[in-house]
Amino acid sequence: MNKFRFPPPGPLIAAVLAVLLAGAGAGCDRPGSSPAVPAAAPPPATPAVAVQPPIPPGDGDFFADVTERAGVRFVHQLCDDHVANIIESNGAGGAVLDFDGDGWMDLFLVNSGPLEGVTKAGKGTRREPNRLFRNRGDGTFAPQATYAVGQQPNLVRAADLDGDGAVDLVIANEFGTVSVLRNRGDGTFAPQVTYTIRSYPRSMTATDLDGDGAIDIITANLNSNTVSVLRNLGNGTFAAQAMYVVGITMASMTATDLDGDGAVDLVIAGRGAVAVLRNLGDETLGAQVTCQAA
Ligand SMILES: [Ca+2]
Ligand SMILES: [Ca+2]
Ligand SMILES: [Ca+2]
Ligand SMILES: [Ca+2]
Repeated sequence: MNKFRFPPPGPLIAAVLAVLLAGAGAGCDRPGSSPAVPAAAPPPATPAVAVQPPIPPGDGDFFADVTERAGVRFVHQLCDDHVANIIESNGAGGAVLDFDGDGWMDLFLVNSGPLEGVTKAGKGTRREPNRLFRNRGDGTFAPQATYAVGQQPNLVRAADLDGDGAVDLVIANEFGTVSVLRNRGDGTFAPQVTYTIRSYPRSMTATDLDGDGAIDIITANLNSNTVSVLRNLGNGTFAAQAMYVVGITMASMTATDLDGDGAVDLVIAGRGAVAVLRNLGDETLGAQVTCQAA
């Protein structure tokens, strides 16, 4: 059974996620102000960002923020000065997985970061890495290696893509690629293998769409209003995308068998409408059925 335990409650540190976003954004606006994190070494002992002001716990709070105390020191750089940039207002992706098979759930976090000519980060701003954290089993996390993925990653899923029993990672990147990191089974991941999808993926699911027992990858892409299907060839490598046009502006997607035929269908929620793509059971999806919101 997978376990995910935190240390006993202590002084509340902060609402770290919100502060990371705000603090990291400030760092991007001031080139060189982001804390240095060695490429393959643990981050510095001092907090990556200061909490201003600290958020005190309330009487009715269910949760205490132990991110800092648990050793999860990670910076997601907000590199624009407005929230209209969806990836940076939503945050980047992350996954909870047991990458080393010790029964304790670990973390993998990606950073969209500065991108010259795209975001407003100052020229030369250091890009903070995507990082794996290993759960020590006592509620604290040890930083592991960093891993390169595509430009502006924003979605992460964990699944055993090659069927070797070790959980792999798949990352959707804003500019039309998916990065697959194969778990070597020794506590490390192989360098990324990338596949082309349509740009601006807004949602991603990893499920066996064609029923061959191998996990496939599906993304729902904004702007083009398309779904990209990457069919697993059975060994953790993928065929070129099959693309389906969905006539709604998409926001999120899930996969489930809606008609009970044993084949997983897709449900996509968008602006004022929900679209259903029925799995025809022959490695293709049928025409969408769209339900307009009242
Ligand atoms: Ca683990
Ligand atoms: Ca695997
Ligand atoms: Ca499959
Ligand atoms: Ca079905």
